[in-house]
Amino acid sequence: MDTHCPYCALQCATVLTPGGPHGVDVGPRDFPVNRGGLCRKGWTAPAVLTAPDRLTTPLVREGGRLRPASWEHALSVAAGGIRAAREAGGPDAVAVFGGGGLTNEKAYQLGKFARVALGTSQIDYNGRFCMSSAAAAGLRAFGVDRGLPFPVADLSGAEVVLLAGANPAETMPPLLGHLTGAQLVVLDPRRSATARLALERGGVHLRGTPGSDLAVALGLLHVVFAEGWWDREYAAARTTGLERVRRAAAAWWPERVERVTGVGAAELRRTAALLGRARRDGGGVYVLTGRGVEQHSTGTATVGAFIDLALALGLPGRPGSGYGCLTGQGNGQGGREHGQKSDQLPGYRRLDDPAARAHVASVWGVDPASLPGPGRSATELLDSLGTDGGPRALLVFGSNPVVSAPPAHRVEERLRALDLLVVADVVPSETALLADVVLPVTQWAEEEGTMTNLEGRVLRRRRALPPPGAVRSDLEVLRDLAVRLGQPRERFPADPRAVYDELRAASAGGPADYRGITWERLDAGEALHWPCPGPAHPGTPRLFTDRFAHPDGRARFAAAEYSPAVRTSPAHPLYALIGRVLAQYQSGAQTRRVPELAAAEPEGFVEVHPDTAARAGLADGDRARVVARDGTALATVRVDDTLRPDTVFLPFHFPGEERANLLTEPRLDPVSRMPELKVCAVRLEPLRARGPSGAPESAGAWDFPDARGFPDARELPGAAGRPGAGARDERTGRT
Ligand SMILES: Nc1nc2c(c(=O)[nH]1)N[C@H]1C(S)=C(S)[C@@H](COP(=O)(O)OP(=O)(O)OC[C@H]3O[C@@H](n4cnc5c(=O)[nH]c(N)nc54)[C@H](O)[C@@H]3O)O[C@H]1N2
Ligand SMILES: Nc1nc2c(c(=O)[nH]1)N[C@H]1C(S)=C(S)[C@@H](COP(=O)(O)OP(=O)(O)OC[C@H]3O[C@@H](n4cnc5c(=O)[nH]c(N)nc54)[C@H](O)[C@@H]3O)O[C@H]1N2
Ligand code: SF4
Ligand SMILES: [Mo]
Repeated sequence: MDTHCPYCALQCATVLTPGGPHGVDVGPRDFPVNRGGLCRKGWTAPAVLTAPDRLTTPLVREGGRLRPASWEHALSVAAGGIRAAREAGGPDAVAVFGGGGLTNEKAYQLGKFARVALGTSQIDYNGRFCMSSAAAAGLRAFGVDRGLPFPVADLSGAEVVLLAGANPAETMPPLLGHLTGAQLVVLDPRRSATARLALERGGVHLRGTPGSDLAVALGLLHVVFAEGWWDREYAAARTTGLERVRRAAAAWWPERVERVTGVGAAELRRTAALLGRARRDGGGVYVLTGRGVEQHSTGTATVGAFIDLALALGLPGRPGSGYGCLTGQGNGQGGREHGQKSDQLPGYRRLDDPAARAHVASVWGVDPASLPGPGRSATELLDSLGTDGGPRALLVFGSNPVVSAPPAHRVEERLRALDLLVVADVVPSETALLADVVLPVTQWAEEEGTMTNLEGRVLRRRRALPPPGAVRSDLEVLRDLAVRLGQPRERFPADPRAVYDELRAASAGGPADYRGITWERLDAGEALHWPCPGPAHPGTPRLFTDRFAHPDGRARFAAAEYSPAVRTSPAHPLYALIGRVLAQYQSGAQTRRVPELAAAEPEGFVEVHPDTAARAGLADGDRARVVARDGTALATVRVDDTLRPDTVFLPFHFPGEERANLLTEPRLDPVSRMPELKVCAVRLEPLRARGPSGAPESAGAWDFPDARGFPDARELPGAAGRPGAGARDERTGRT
């Protein structure tokens, strides 16, 4: 059975054969993105199907404990709680939180369920924490956002690839197969596996101060302009705003960049020369961004500066060159197109666009006026739960925010303050364990559907196994809830193919147009990238070859200004970088249940330079307290002399007291509403030493900056409405 890996956005092609301890064995398939390769997570994915604590029956909280229940009972408790919240607080008293791992059909149906069956504006999803800054910057620059506007295989022809804040050697290993012929430049404050690879091959590792990437981009632009490596013809024919970015970059001569960012002037010049000369001589050049430069309160501006660099070099839309964002989650691309985002309708349409509302409402068979407007962004939504004016009930599909959303203690407190928490999941995640109702759902090898990978290519997920126990699909759950809430059954089909056909109709004419990508064409093996507006259309593997998606056809320079994302202080003198390791995935809900992966990475750790460790009284293997301004996390010390002495690294895959999101600082990007997920200021202490240091310095109030002044601010939910101290949890914990 041909299908794709359940994890990341590369969506490596796999083949499932019956057998083995988990019902199926998985192997790689030849496919342009993975070319017969798989990473360790892909190989071991079947273990999640038979995880010892796999959810196989609904659970309902009774007397403080989750107990097995019938579907009938679980769904009526959920529907009853939803109705009660609505009666007390109106439609916005019920909120929905989705995920970028959900199939296209689920993401679409979840958005429709929220707007039609619940009538709520309060829906957002974990993609807000993922690539939202790159999406906002891409939308502003190009008029449309598709992670890679070219196929992954195009990278194979590149001469130089700049990886800004991406570590594909751990996060997308098969991608490296496309980079073997390229000179690599890696921008990362630590010597990641990808940075090491670049150095081994004679490439460059730019090791800047965390959060200083925008200044590095301005420095590269400075040299590109000064040395005449920019593309005059391209700039004149295909862009607007060049003069502003030339002025902005003029002040960033390499020595100044070195003082501000720690990236050496010589390395900066060498990098600009690599990029500029390759372009001048007709070689392929790519600029790719990852979460390291995106997941900051300055993320949109920073990505804008890297897009400016790509535009100055004339890369986007040129065959064999380009800019792209390495989208992360399995359906991180499709999941951001079909309406689970607070301001969005299917087809990557805007919820505040009257024509889009009219079109989608006609597909849904409802009055356009009945569709709610844009709601809160993910962080603001979670922060408002159970407060005055905030939602009283929440439904979570495909995310584990107790571990992955910031700041973890606040998120947990808000979830506990709800009147009703419903979680659909495949395993008892940390979030499911807080729920009033847990609904067990199918996973990858047990269901049909479609996913859209990081290149905007639509793929088929196929069912190889029947689901265990009483497990149902997310689509069945949404239908059954919708019917209980008074919706006609036909409006919420549970057959993925029927939902997909409706999605095609709803997307028709939108930026992400799936109309011509039929299930039949996918099953016949066609590789179709959106937009694909009709059954005879070949799809669009490469965007922007003739024009950009703005009405004038031109790309826009952003000309962003630099300000540091994070500041250290005497009490918190270290930068903590937060990222990923190869053997764990995201909140770890799935991979911590795979014995081989759990053995490889069993616990939370912090990588520390030996001098820094010694100064804190720590040695390799010690347990440490990582103390930030608003919270503390525990981790085991791994001494590593390749780190900057002012920087430590920890992954966010681990639960409880090891959650990296206990450390996150409260700031949001004004455009994308991305939280400050990547870097925060900390100090280290031995676990046994306790003292006055444990007390937080600030109250941790969130700073939700005003979105005014940004071109696409109007599509953003307002900063208003943020609750203050809010209602406190009356209920004392839910064991
Ligand atoms: N094994 C594994 N693979 C995954 C995932 C996973 O959880 N595990 N998740 C998937 C998902 S959803 C995503 S979004 C992708 C993420 O893929 P990546 O973006 O490659 O992963 P991260 O480790 O989050 O961040 C990349 C690098 O950013 C660096 N970094 C931190 N702060 C800064 C900074 O201020 N500036 C710069 N320049 N770099 C910085 C970190 O040191 C890290 O090496 O991976 C996908 N693949
Ligand atoms: N500080 C910090 N925080 C971060 C990040 C960081 O770099 N630093 N990275 C951020 C990023 S990029 C991301 S993408 C998020 C991800 O963080 P999460 O949203 O927590 O992602 P997952 O751990 O993949 O959670 C998915 C959950 O859905 C379940 N699930 C899987 N498939 C399905 C399905 O089909 N249906 C349903 N109903 N459930 C399903 C899984 O078992 C799991 O419990 O974390 C973000 N948080
Ligand atoms: S790289 Fe991503 S899609 Fe490929 S096998 Fe690994 S986790 Fe799966
Ligand atoms: Mo992500």
